[in-house]
This record gives sequence, C-alpha cells and structure tokens, in this order.
Amino acid sequence: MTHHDCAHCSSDACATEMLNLAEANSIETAWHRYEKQQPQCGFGSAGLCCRICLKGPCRIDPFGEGPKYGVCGADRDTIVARHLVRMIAAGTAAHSEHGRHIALAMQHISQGELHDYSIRDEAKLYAIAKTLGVATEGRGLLAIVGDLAAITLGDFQNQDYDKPCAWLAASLTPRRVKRLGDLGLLPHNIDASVAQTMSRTHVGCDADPTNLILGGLRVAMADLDGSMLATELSDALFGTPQPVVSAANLGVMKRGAVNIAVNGHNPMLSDIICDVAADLRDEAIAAGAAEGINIIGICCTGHEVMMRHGVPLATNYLSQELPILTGALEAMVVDVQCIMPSLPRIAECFHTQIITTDKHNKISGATHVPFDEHKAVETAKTIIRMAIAAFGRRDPNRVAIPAFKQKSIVGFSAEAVVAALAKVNADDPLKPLVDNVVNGNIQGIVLFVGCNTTKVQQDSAYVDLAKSLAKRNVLVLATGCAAGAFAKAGLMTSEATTQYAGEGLKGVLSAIGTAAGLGGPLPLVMHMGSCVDNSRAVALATALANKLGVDLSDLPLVASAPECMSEKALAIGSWAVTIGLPTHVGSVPPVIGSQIVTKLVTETAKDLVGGYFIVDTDPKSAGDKLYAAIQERRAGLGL
Ligand code: XCC
Repeated sequence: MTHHDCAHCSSDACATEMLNLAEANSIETAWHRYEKQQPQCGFGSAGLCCRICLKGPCRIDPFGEGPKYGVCGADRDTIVARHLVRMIAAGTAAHSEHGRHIALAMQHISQGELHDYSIRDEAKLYAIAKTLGVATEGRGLLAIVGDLAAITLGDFQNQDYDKPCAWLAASLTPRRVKRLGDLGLLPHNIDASVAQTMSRTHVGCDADPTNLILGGLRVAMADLDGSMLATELSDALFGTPQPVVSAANLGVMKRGAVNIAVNGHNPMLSDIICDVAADLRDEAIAAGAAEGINIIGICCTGHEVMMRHGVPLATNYLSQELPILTGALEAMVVDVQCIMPSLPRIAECFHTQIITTDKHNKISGATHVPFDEHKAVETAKTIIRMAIAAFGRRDPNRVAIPAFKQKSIVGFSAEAVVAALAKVNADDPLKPLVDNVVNGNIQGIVLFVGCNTTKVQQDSAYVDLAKSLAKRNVLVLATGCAAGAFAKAGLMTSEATTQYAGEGLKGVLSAIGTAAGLGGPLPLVMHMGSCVDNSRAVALATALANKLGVDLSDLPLVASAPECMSEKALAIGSWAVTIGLPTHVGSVPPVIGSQIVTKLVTETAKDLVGGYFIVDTDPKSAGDKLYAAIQERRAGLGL
C-alpha cells in the first residue's frame, strides 16, 4: 500500500489516528481506494460519457476537436442533462423509498398491526392532521393515523398530473406553490416522477437540455415531498426531537461495553434497537462487558437516534470503516444508503459482525438478518445477541479506541427552535428571530447539507465555511454528514458560539439559550437531523416567510453542500434551488461538459425559480459568495 499523509485525508483527529493504524496494518480504506482510482476519467467527470444505451459508451471531446455527438446523435448538452437528471431521480427514489417505508408502517399501525410501534408523539400527529386537513374532532387516534397514511400514500399513487403532491401543497408558502405550479414543477406523484425521469431519459426521448433540466427540478421536488413525509411521520412515531446533550467522534466507543453501531438511514429498526438495548444489558454484563451495551451512530440513522435518544455519533460517511479498526466494535447494523460495500472486508480482520437488514439490500460477506417490522423487537434482540456473542471473540490486545470525543447539543427540530424562541416571546415566538434578522444581529441563515467526499479533506470545508459565516453573523443550521462534521469538530456547543460567532449572532444565541434554560448560548451550529430532516429547515423557513408575507426566495437563506457526494445530495441541492435558495456545492457535479446545462443551473434558474447553484471548491470564496447572496436578499427586503 502507498503511504498517505493521513492528516491530509481528514481534519478529524480520530480519523487521522485510525488511518495511521490502517497504514500500519495494511488495511485499505476509502482514501486508499481513491488514490488507486487516480487519475479519474475526464470524460466522466465532465459528464461527457454517455452510457445510456448499448451502442455506447459514447464520449464527446471536451475540447471540441473529437466527436461532437454520440452514435444516436445526442449532443453534449443532452448527454450531460440526461445523466444529471437521472442522478437526481435516483436520489429522489432513495429518500422517498425511506418515506414510503414509514408511511406503510403508519398504515399498518392504523390497521391494528405492528405491535412493537405506537404513536409516541400525539401532539405532532394532531399537528400533521391540521396541516393535511384531516379531521380530528371526536375521532379515535387510529382513524386519524389511517387517514394520514392514506393521504401520504396518495403522494405515491395519484394519477392526476395537475394535482400536486399533498405534502408539498400543504407545506410550502402559497406563493411558492403558485409559482412552481405555474411552471409545472410541482410533482403529482413521487413514484411517477421518478419513472417519468427514467422514461424521458431513455434513448430516443427527451433531447432538449432545458426541458430535461426542468424535469430534473420537478423530480427533485418529489425528493422534498418524500423527505417531508418521512420526517414528519417519523416524529409522530418516534417523537419530535428536543435539545439533548450528546457526544461525537470515536471516543464515544467504550472498552468495557458491547459496542453496536447503527449505520444507514431509516429509524424503523435503529430506534427499536435503542429501546431493546436496555433490556439486554444484563446479558451483555454476563458476557463480560461490565459497561453493558453501547449504541453508537453512523451517518443519518445515527442522527435519527442522536436527535431522539441522545445516542452518541461515532462518525460520518467517509470514515464509516474506521470504527471497526478500533478493535472494539462488536457489530455494525446497516439498512439503506451510503453503506460502504467494503465493510465486511475490513470486519474480516477483526471480530466485528456486519449485519444487513433491509430486504432489498445485501452485501457479500455480511450476515443478513432480514428486518420485519411485525417482529421488530424480536429482530432487534437477535441482532443485539449476535453482538454480545461477538464480544467474546474480541481481542483485548487489539483494542485502540481514540481518546477524543466532543460534547454536542443536538435535537433542534423546527418545533424545538420555536419552543426556544417562545421562551423569549410566548405570544409571538417567531418575532425575536424576525426582529434580529431585521436589525442585522442575524444577517441571514445557512443550511449545511450533504456528505463527505475523498475529493475534499474530510470535514474541513464544513468547518471553514461555518466559522467564516458565523463570524459574519450568519445563523448556521446543519443536517446529515454535515452535522456529523460539526459535531465531531465541537461546533455544536455553547463554547463554540462564544468563540466563533460574530457579536450580533452571539448576543441572540446567548439570549435565547439562556431564556430556554440551556445554561448558555445556543450552539454555534444547530443540528436539525438527518438528510430527510432538511425538511425541518424548510418548515422553519416557510414559517418565517409566511410571517413576513414573502416567498422562500425572498429570505436571506442559503444552502451549502461543500463536500457533497451522493445522488441524494444532488436531489437535495436541486430542490433547494427550486424552492428559491442560492445553493453552494463544493464538489463539482458532472455538468461542466455542457455550457448550456451549467448556465441553466447556475444562472437561468435564478430568473425562473429564484434559486441557483454556486459551484466553488474553495471554501473561502464560497463563503464570500454565500454571504453576498445573503446581502442581495437583504437588499431585496429593504434591509
Ligand atoms: Fe449519505 Fe445521509 Fe450524504 Fe451522509 S449526508 S453521505 S447522503 S449519510 Ni445525507
């Protein structure tokens, strides 16, 4: 194996420590594999390699000297646009499949099945019913659950093309619903939007890049719909997050415990594992683990249980292989999305069990324990007992848990933010936020989303950008692996606010944090949850826009995905643009092979929907551009 400068790979101290260990033991990680992939294909990077039919692959010469058309006649613009919108559709399918799973669970609960689940947050259920126009007066809980499930599943089934998805229509600002409706950008059906995107990008169909990109924005809105319904219904099922003190980074693992990581996205299993772990504590102790069972999170399912149970976060996407290298991980339980197929290969060198659970997703080398929500507790117990058995095979001499972890205050759902603001002004909770935006103590709001990529030093772009914007009094929100980066870097603390926030922002976060009884300022970065939970930020922004009587595209609100990697991140970025946000991406999507597509998403979109992409790999100049976009929005509001 080639030698790495491990500090260059990641800005996370634990990751660097584990990467040095990987080097010493010749264990290959994502960073090693990335190096072996160099140089990566220039045609693919520019989006100019078309693999849609078997006459291909066709390549368009980026410099205009070689072929200009694929065998079918598709030009560079069509090729780039088709592949981009297919990626957005895949992202939409992923988020929405997660949403469907939750919606079906609600339906089954309403039918008296799924005895291991209940509606833990009735207040949230009633709030959703109000939003979706479901009657509650004098009705039983299960009847309401059934109606909500039916309306939600309608978003996967409606065949009336002109009737927009119910969740979007009920949740966005009236102006946004009208604007996107007029443009034909409000999807009628999540599944149909994905299928139609696949259909129109089949060989010989849509060959107009502008039309294709508009289709991409439409299917991206279906991603937002799927995310919204997944988040909101999960809250009803498992509880709406409230601020809780937790911890992040590999130092959360315990030498004396059976360590079980939950990795993936869907809370249907991970939430039950958290509940059941307490019941099996004595079995773990009997097996020699004096500290019992320690559940830790990775990626978005980690955020789901961190936000609701305070479960500590071990790490985020790019470093998901590294907890195994501590020699103290008994099991990693995975479900869907962003799970590295390399995990079983690394686990082979240790005693760790990699357990796949989703009925559609298996990984060779892993043990498959199919998850059935009808037997959720039973499945969770089986998995935990496998981990307890693995503890007996742990080699104590190989245990090397990094000593480092950071305190993290998490759990800022839109409801939790409003509740904190209500401590300042009970009659009009949003007023303190509006007043401080107007008087400039808060210049604007940035939502950090997305992943890690080997193309950026892990977490560094997030940390640099957040510090630079917070210093300029921009309120920072985060979800997904962005939130993981901030938690590990210690930016979800009151101390970080004191250290890094500009004076105006610091004053506001201190006043609210103190009034809300947090014993100090609100954290510098507010953790809003997993990637589907980006809809929480949309809910908060929509409430703000409605209060001001403006549209989302008028707010000094921007989004940034400086280390984005997945197709889901492209879907999120695309709906962020479509709802009107200037949206930064820091790893370049495969679009630069087409000037037309690049111009469409970075410039023309602004006239059409108000939002647009800012592509910039340099956090410093990206921060300046995001800040300038915030100032432009402030000027538009007369601020
Ligand atoms: Fe996946 Fe959600 Fe990206 Fe992280 S941020 S790498 S999509 S786990 Ni969602």
